[in-house]
Amino acid sequence: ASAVLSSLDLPTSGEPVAGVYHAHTKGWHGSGDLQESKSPATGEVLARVRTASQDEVDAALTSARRAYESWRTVPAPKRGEVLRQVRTALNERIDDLGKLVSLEMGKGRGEVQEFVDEMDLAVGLSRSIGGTLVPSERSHHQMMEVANPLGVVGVITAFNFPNAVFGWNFSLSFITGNATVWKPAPTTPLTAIATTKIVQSVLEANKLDAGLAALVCGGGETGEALVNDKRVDLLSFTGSEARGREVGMKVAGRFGQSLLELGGNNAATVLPDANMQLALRATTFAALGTSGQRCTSTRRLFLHSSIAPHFLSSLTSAYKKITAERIGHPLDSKTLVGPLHTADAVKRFESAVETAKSQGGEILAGGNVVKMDGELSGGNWVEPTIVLVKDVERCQIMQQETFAPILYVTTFETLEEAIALNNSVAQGLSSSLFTQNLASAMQFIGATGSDTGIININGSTSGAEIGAPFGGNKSTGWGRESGGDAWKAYCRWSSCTLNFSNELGLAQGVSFD
Ligand code: UN1
Repeated sequence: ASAVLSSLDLPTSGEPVAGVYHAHTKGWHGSGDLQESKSPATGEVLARVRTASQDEVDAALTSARRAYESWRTVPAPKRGEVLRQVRTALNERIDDLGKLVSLEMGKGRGEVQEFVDEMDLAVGLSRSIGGTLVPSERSHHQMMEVANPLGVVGVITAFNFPNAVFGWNFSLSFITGNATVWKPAPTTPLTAIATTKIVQSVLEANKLDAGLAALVCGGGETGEALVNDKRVDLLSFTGSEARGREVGMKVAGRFGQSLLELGGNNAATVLPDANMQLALRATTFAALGTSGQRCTSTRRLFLHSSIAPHFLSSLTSAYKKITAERIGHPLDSKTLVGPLHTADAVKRFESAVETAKSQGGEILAGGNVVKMDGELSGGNWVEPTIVLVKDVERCQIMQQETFAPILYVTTFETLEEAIALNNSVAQGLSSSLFTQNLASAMQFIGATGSDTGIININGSTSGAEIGAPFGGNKSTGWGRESGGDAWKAYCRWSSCTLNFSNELGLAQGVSFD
């Protein structure tokens, strides 16, 4: 661990690590409480981090505002050029940063690549963003949509994607001309500090204001300060539905804008004409990968009754094999299932399994906490679990997102029935349909189909690319990040009408003579 920390310029002396970057002094500080960053695989304390005091959050917002005021006048392609340099710097450190994500979050190393990909997209966008020209009904008039920088973007991220979700937001916020203030999850501060150091090194080399990428490590109070502060024009929040509901209401209460990425309760549906081998691999990957701790993890599986017995027996044996051989440290290349993030998450896993049983669920695989040997004995280990549900109405726990590798399986007879089950939960993030039939696929993505922001045909619910928008419907919060038109949320839009005559032109045929 200390080799990884020192490779990223993080102290290894045991002294607390500063978790706040002060733009005015260009120094690392932190006079709030101490936070512990712990390895979920071993329980080892990687470092203690000094968080932001309320005064430090206030100072970060003042600096961010000031930084925005000059950054907004820099041409977008020039902003893109600086982001291109951040992309290069981050990509040079991708292995070390990936290892830190593995150590601190307890997952594989893929997500830093997602930040790099997002920067590629944003660098390109910096040369093309803008609104459309709109024809005017008045002669010698022209209308156009103008996108200007918005101001300060607050980004509150969750533990499960400690790098990439900041990356989506920062990249778009930066090229659209804003300053970003980041509050990472309390359990993944080191990834945020290491990432910010890389970004700051590029800002410094370009003699740019350090307030463009402020970091305030902290807990609930720090997040609350960003939520309630009028200086934050857009608040991007990733986390639970319960917290997201409060955040959304508070930000709306001060007429700010929010971008919410909340719970997912994603389902995969397998039709009898599917490629079963593909469906099996995709479902297994999405259900137990990242130990079920992605917003996009598959949590519900609907099998057509004609293929259910065979599919379930293959799935159950895959689970048993993976449980016996492939649970382990996230830095071990053999590992397919890592730890849960915290000891509390293990308790929530146990309680969900108990509830599922009491509501009629039958455990087909897993269901238990795992005791590991040696240095892994201090980690948070559970078995990937399959629960067969005969009575969906009775098994109310299926309606909730439990951040753990628990897969609820049930059967159906018609595609309409499967779509109804797919849509029967409050959340609407991702879904999958496995079929070789074009009509079924079109029905699933159409008006009477899946009500989710992300749909996959013959692919897993998790693992989205950055080119299309990422986000969900209903209680997932309607936010869209990363690709597509997501950049538009980071702009201040005006519909501008230009009159290039000497006559007053009035629309709707109004005369004012
Ligand atoms: C999340 O879980 O919050 O689609 C983000 C995926 C990743 C992003 C997940 N690209 O699984």
